[in-house]
Amino acid sequence: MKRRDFFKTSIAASAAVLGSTSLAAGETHQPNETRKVSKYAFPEKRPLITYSDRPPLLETPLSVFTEEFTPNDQFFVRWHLPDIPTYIDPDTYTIHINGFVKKELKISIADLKRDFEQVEVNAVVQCGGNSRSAFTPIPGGIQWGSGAMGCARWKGVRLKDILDKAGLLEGAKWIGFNGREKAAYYKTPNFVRELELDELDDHVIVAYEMNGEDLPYLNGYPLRLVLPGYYSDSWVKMLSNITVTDKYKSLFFMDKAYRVPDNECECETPENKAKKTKPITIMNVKSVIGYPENGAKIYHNSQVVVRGVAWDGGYGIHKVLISIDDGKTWEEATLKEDMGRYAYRAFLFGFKPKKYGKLNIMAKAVNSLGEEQPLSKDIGWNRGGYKYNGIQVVNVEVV
Ligand SMILES: Nc1nc2c(c(=O)[nH]1)N[C@H]1C(S)=C(S)[C@@H](COP(=O)(O)O)O[C@H]1N2
Ligand SMILES: [Mo]
Repeated sequence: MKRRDFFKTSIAASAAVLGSTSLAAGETHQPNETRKVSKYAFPEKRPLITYSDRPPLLETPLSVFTEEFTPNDQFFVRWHLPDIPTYIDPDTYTIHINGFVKKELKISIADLKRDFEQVEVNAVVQCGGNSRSAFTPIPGGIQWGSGAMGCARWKGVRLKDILDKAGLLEGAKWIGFNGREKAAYYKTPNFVRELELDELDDHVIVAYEMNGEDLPYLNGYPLRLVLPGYYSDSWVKMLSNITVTDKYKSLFFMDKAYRVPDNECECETPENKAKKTKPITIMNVKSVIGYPENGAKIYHNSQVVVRGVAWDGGYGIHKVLISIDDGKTWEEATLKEDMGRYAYRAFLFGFKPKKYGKLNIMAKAVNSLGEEQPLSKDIGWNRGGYKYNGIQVVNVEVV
């Protein structure tokens, strides 16, 4: 596909398809996984669950999460602003490094590939609002099921090496990252994230490749920030500017959105909102079951292999436990190969259903710190609907 044609094709081909967002209060605390993929596909993508066409908001169906890596053409998509550049020229594209640096830099993609050490990291990118539809009452925002995430092999250059080349000036403390897209209304700020320099370690990269290919356009072509272990609001796509400052500039997305209550449970009530909040940063431990799907029929006494993925913010998955008796007893699933501490850990669990009728399959991941997923009912509410990591319950029928 010619990148130039991107918006012509995507907008013409896609009718607005908005998912239903109603989950009756108290009925269930599971994320809404009933939505079907759209009839229409965006360029470089297969049909995905589509919440909006402009900006594109696309969710990966749960059935994809049985493998360590998520294919690029099924990878979820989230943009805040509608005005995404329709044409990117990889030969003239540059990122600009400025602010509190000794030397301002303009780096092209060719420079990045030639002048810096190329590194790779396997890492999960997950929206902080992933599974938001599980919260009751429903917080504002996209009513994601659990597919606002994926895991890829990212290739690029260490952010640290780029900053070293520019040279930080004394007093440099914050670093801002800009995406190239624009707001449709001038009052909406552009997409910018600010991080404290201390937060950044060697694993943070400016990536140009995802699963061995150029980044898909909708996942931030030609360059994006990769912050392993962190929720993806900080993974700025279509990166245009890296600005080092001495002061925190309190830009919108950092200041207002992507925050949780600054208390032990990170929770509040709709009537009693927490006064102090903090940014969401490191991901908590979580797992999803990709197979079988909700509503599936499985055969009595046949071998059923439950498959899914588990991950956390980089401590590593210690074990995944499965229950087929509503959580009364739990058995360990087999973990597949370790793809690195920031990646999905795929798991398998075989069993033979002995009773006809309804059956619930549950998965609970435990990380190397001993942290484990809570039951959905034990998760406190927050107004943004962030960081949901409840134990998933898949309802199947034994026939
Ligand atoms: N430039 C830019 N980068 C962005 C965003 C955006 O709106 N613009 N959204 C962020 C959020 S909230 C998410 S969840 C991820 C989504 O990444 P993906 O579209 O590659 O799945 O991008 C992040 N980076
Ligand atoms: Mo997000």
